[in-house]
Amino acid sequence: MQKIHNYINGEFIAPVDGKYLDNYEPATGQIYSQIAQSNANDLELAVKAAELAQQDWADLPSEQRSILLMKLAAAIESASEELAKAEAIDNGKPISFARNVDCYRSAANIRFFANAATQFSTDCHDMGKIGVNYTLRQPVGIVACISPWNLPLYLFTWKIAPALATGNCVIAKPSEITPMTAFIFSRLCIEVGIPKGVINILHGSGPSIGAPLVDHPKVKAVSFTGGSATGRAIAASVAPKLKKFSLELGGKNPSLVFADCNFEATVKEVVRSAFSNQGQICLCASRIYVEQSIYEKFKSAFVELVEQIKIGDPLDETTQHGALVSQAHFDKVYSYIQLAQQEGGKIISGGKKVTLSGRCGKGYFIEPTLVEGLSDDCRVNQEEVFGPLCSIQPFIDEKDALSKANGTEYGLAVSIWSQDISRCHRLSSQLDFGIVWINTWLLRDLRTPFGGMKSSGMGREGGFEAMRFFTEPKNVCIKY
Ligand code: TXE
Repeated sequence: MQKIHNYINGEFIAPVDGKYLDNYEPATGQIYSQIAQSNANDLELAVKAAELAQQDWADLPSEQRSILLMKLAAAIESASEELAKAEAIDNGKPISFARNVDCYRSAANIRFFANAATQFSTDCHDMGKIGVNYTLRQPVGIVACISPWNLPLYLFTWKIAPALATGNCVIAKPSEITPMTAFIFSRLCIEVGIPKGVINILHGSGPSIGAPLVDHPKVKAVSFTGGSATGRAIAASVAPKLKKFSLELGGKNPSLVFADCNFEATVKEVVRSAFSNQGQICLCASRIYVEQSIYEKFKSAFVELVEQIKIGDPLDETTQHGALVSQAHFDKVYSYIQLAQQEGGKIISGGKKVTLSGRCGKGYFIEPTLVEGLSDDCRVNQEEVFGPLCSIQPFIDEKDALSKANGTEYGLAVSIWSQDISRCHRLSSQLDFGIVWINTWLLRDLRTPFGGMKSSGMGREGGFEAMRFFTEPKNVCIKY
């Protein structure tokens, strides 16, 4: 059986203690590879490699770092079919989605920060006749990048690219649930000649390697995307050590649909926002609020579209809805579907486990599910489910919509659907979310600040925000 090894100092290395975890294919429920279960011993090797590489990488002119990153982006594009297939097998997502979203964005992330490396500049504060200040921005040093399973290579590259572009050496830990594309990525790093030790990839579970990684005294900054509970644990571990950290956490994202929306386009896009990637995107809408005058009409049109979504083998090109990522996650999502009914909700679309014929007979498939009749404060409307379960409710007016939208502990993304531009601006300023989309969803400009408020995170990724996170500003003051 294939073994997924660590990538340390430019080489594939078996875990020091020889331990492995099983890796499952979600569409079949079968073990298909084994992952290094790394621990503090493997971490020491990675830290040593990064320490040796750090100064040379930091000293390399940014143009040279940019050229290497451009080669890496091109290598991802060349390996796109291999990566898309690997992502579909490892994660359960449809191969078309893996190709058009995951692989496309992984290359785009690296290319974007390769460009940013040559564009990033620093401030100068002129004191007139007295003197002048200029700010140096220097790499933090060795940094940890920890990524989740929902968009494996996409979020992995989103973190490591700005870290590398600014001259840091990286120790990255992909999710143990979806390690395969990061493993392939290691090979691409060798192929394009990324210097040894500049990037090191350690596999394994959170407690075994994630926790020691963030805790290591030589690791100076932590960039994390994952669940809010893990984010809090990481903050508790690194804050007393005064390390920099950036946390992109969960969401409970609302969609606010007003009667004056562009109806057809809105229905289509809200369906996409709820069920893309089986609802496993931190930005997915999971609470749909519709102005009461169009509630019934919108609900019928929405259900009609949802029922056309094709559930199937992730490797089938025509599949639109694949498997959930793991047995544990499948059980979690299904338990929330049951909870929704216990909390007084009525399933109006989906709600069932799906057993496919053929090779996917034991896969973790659940129908895209819509529930109505839930109260604002019930658990299903308050907690992050992170799957194909969405609630729909009417709202009375703008004030009611705003209060419903803001009424959870989360504040990642919201979308507003209305042709009244004044209303859209008015609401945008009052919504407690890091990202507001108007008449769109997941339209991304990689220069913009990305992240959430409240329990959805701390700090922002994207553009120069990420470049600033991975550098230490040093002010130099000169008196004339
Ligand atoms: O995430 P974890 P899980 C949400 C979603 C999901 C829940 C749990 O609701 O159901 O989180 O998912 C590593 N120190 N999101 O358990 O555990 C872990 O190995 C350092 C939202 O998969 O947060 C993995 O690499 N690292 C989300 C990464 O953290 C640790 C995406 C994320 O795993 C660690 C995924 C520790 N103590 C899940 N413990 C989003 N916002 O995009 C775990 N890890």
